[in-house]
Amino acid sequence: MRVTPEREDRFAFGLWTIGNLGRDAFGEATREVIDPCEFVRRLSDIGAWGVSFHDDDLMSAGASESVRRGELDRFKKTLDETGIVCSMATTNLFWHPVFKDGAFTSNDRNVRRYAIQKTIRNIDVAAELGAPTYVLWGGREGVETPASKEPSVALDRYKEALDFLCSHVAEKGYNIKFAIEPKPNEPRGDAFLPTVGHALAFINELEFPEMVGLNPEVAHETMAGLSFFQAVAQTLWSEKLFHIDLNDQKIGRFDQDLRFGSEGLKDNFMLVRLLESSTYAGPKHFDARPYRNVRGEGIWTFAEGCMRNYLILADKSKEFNENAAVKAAMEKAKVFELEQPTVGGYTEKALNSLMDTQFDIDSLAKQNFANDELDQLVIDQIFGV
Ligand code: GCO
Ligand code: MN
Ligand code: MN
Repeated sequence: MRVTPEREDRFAFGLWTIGNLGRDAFGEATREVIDPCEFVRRLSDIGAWGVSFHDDDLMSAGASESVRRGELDRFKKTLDETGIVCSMATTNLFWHPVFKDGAFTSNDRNVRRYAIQKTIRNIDVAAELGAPTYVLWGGREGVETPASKEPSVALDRYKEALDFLCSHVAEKGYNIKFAIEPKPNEPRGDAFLPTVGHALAFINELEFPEMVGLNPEVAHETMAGLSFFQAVAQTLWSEKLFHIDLNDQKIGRFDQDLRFGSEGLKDNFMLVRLLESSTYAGPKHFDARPYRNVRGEGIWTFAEGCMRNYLILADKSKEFNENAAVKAAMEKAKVFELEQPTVGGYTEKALNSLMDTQFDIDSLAKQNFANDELDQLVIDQIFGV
């Protein structure tokens, strides 16, 4: 089993992930800032392939254009030297107090306009760095006070912002697609576009739906008590998996951003099996962070753990697919019968044939789908038995 990452694995990390300072709602930072160029060099050493960033992770917010240009050029040089790819870019629309009532959905029109301006400035940077995906995570888009925003009007403003951003990308001829990242809550009490399902439906209402897909995150669906595996499966089915944020999370907790593969093993196993068998060729991007009590080299052990767990699960899912006992249990579960169309298209013949069939529902009800047998094989596989 190969557990050492290679560039072809397309593992990517955000500047804010491994480099997370360990600040939380109850305490100060426990680690120091890492220089973005040093970060990229270390990523290269551990076998990662890509890096992502928020505008403010890379270029000092509020600094002069010449300072920002210097920071960007230095970063570009390091990317060239290491061969690390800029796989995704995004905007920080949550940290500065100006966004306390929202960004694209703030009630204040000037804040909304500033949020779009800040995003466009960084889309131009993303284009310069060759990032193919621009993530839109609605950090502050939401409410604590439901009476403070008419939800349908907020969604109108959200759509207006995305339509404008898509037009900008189309107008400039950039090779960039957008990926919405749903999250149910945190930092807001209730976020707009809280789940994958909400976001998929929202995309259909946009002016350029083909330019917008999803960036689902393990922690976010899990916080909502949902199966991330099922969410990604439906995203793939809708051909909207444009990016993915891998980490881990316990149900019903605050946003934990745990090391990928460290918590929800069965769902993660099914997820990796799904990704490995899919046409998804984008980054396997880790949006996780080391435990707060980790420092120094420990943060790189954390990063290696994310990639290692992915590779282990990929190997195990391959073994699972090749296991004859699994095939037999799947036959008993009638996994393959689900591939047969049920009635086909509506024709008179199909209708008559359906309506004339006598179903022996007593014997249908007495079938054994043997799901415990199949599931135990999943567990045995994960345990390595
Ligand atoms: C979170 C989010 C963020 C976003 C990032 C990129 O819960 O804080 O996952 O980490 O992924 O801002 O848009
Ligand atoms: Mn998150
Ligand atoms: Mn994320």
